[in-house]
Amino acid sequence: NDPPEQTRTGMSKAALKQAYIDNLFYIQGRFRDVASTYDLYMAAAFTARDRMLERWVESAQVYKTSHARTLCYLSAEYLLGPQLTQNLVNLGIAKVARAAAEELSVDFNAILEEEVEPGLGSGGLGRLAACYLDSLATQRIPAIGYGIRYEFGIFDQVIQDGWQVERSDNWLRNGNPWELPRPKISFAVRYGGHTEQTRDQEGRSRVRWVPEMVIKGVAYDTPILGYGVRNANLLRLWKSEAPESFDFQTFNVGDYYGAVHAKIEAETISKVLYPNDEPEAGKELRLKQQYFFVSCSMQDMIRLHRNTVGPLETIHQKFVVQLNDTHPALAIAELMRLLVDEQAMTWEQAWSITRQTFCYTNHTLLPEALETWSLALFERLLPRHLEIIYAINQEFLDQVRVRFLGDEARIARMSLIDETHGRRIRMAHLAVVGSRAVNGVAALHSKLIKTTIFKDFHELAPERFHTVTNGVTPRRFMVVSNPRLARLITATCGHDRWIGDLEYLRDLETHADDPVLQARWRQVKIAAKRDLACWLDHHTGVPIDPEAMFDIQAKRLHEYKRQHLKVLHIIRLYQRLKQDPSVSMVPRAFIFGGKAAPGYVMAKLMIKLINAVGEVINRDPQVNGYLRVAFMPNFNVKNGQRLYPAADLSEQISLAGKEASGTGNMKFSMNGALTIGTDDGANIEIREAVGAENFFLFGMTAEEVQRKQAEGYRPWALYQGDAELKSDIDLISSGLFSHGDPHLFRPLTDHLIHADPFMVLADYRAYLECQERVTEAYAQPRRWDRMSILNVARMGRFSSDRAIREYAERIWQIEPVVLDS
Ligand code: 26W
Repeated sequence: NDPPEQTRTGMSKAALKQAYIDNLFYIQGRFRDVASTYDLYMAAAFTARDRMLERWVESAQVYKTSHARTLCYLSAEYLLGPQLTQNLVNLGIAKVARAAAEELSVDFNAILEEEVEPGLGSGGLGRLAACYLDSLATQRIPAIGYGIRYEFGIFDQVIQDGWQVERSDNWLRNGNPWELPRPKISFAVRYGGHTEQTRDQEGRSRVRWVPEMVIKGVAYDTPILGYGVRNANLLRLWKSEAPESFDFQTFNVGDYYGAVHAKIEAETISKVLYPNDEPEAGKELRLKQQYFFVSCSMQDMIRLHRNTVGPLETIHQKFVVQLNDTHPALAIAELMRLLVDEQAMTWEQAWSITRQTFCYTNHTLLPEALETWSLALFERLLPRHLEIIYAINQEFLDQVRVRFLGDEARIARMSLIDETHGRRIRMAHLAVVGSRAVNGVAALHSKLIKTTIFKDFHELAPERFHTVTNGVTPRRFMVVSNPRLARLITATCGHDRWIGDLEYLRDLETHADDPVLQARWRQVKIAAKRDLACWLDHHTGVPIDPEAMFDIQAKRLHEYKRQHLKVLHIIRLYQRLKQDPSVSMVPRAFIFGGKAAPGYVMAKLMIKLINAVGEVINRDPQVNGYLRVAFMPNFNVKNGQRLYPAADLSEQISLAGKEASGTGNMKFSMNGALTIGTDDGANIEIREAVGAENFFLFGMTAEEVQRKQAEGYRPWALYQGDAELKSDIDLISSGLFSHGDPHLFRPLTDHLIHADPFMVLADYRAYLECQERVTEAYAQPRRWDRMSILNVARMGRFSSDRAIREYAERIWQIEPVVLDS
């Protein structure tokens, strides 16, 4: 019982109290009576961090001495969410830490609200990366997450007059207690200039890249602790800075302004996250960002390998690199450059190593979301990488030529260079050609990539294609966000093993009909609904009756996700009530949340439409006892955690074939919501898992969608042929929701009637009918409760732990490393 050691590592309530006071004093320079809530939060964060660091250092030592094979996860986005509770849960001290705080008269909920979340991602892909970090550590897989330390994360959304307004997210303003700056871990990153042919001492021909600009990337490390294990992994994010000597040359010739400008330019690279979920053509800074973090990460990997094992020729045995979409695909060309130009390896050996190092996950089929870079821009910024890509392409296409004699059309389709839209580099092709494994993120998605965007590549090398269905972490999305449900599950199962192995939720199944459990289940749900209603009332002014059915759609705003289909349903119910006020209806609260890309005009108009419809309905006493519409502002991880526990019905209504997987669908279902959804992405597998009778399926299948599109889809005919549909759309164009202005929503309604690329009108009828079935089920509480319990009981498969185990076994060939003590 050495007291100083206790203060940093002790887990008892007494030790935590002592540590808390200690950190408040020595780190914040405060004592209890004068400490602000923020000081109290920081002291709590450091108290948790101390305990994590102990495990982190131990993990690093064991990984190093055992030469453990290590995963490098490369992702331009990590949507981590608040850290404090998550870390306390993983340390196993959430309860005792709360008790310690209470004994010190600290309002724990207040300090949790103080935490600003690192919003270093825009949507599903970034949040998936964060779930995978949690599960990698929990599954004891040695891993480094590499990314960018954006100074400004995803914008904060405020709603003004029904419109989305973006506010910058200055998340580092008050400091970040979770990260450790590593000023000595830094690498030079070069841009522009030209290349020269030279010879080395042995007379071999070499390429020298003479850049125009050099900046540096500095590492900032965040420990990522697993649940119930001592393993902790590393999240290493790079911040761009000017090299120390940036000013001398320019300064000497008197160009002080130019020197400062160069510094600003360097710092700009990691300044802000692009808030789009589709690439914006020709954004030079975005390409700079991608190369920036990829170059730092590859240099760091080589350094680490040198520090431990040594010979560069074995780097692919030490590391495997997972590319989270194509954003980091440049790593393939960068590793080639480092090995060939800087380490003097032969091209053949370097290519063999590179090909064995990378794996690539695709997250989207939408053609507009597939990244390409104009050759001119690419050449200006990365002249050497363009040469490398040309060489890779030439070698690759030669192989294709030999396999498919004379098939020139195939060559053009498979080339890394697209010659049809002005010359552009196809990043997805680079990723496929440079990787030993390619995977989709749900069964349907993986099937579709093999028959559409990667058809030719699948024909060439079918064995390289895999599927790993996404998963989410039950620590954050059940234990942290829904403690009441977690307690009830633990009490019912008689154990909490399900938190570390979600298949154990099965133990709930036998209790699905138990009236006692059902009553408690309902109490837990209503308590969460009350919390959310209170929050929404406070933040939007829309009062919601917690007894109403909470019908929630929360995700990025996008036409393919079809928030407007949901709006048409609301308008239908509204009209039904207006036409016959005596009609009986299950009261519903429709809750939306989600951000629109700032330049996506239609998505922003959809937000306005939701709010406009809400304004009319919420104000109309004839209907507002039955219908309420609320838009939760600023849907992020923290706010998401308020939504998932409170949902009765989860809306997963994308056009079949468009949503690669979806992960919100999993979060809702794990928290006892029933899903109304299309035959798309992971919905299909969720339905299989929970049972078709416990899932509300509607709409066309992906095949039917394809067929209908091939036949020629005519939304106008559907509009003319369905009187209710017509009147719902016409009500929008009438100006009812726009203070009489018939033009405001015309871009949206016209587009639906005349083009409707995501076939909202084709699924409208089926959706309404399915919603009738929902209403019917909800009117039978015992049946609903049973369905809800069975949903939770059967969601084990959708833990990110399962996903990570599949990656580790099938794709990475990495073994867990068990730390004892
Ligand atoms: C700005 C460039 C860009 C382009 C695409 C940024 C981000 C993207 C992502 C591919 C968008 C995204 O988040 N995709 C989602 O990935 C999730 C995790 O696999 C899936 O569950 C979603 O279905 C998919 O839309």
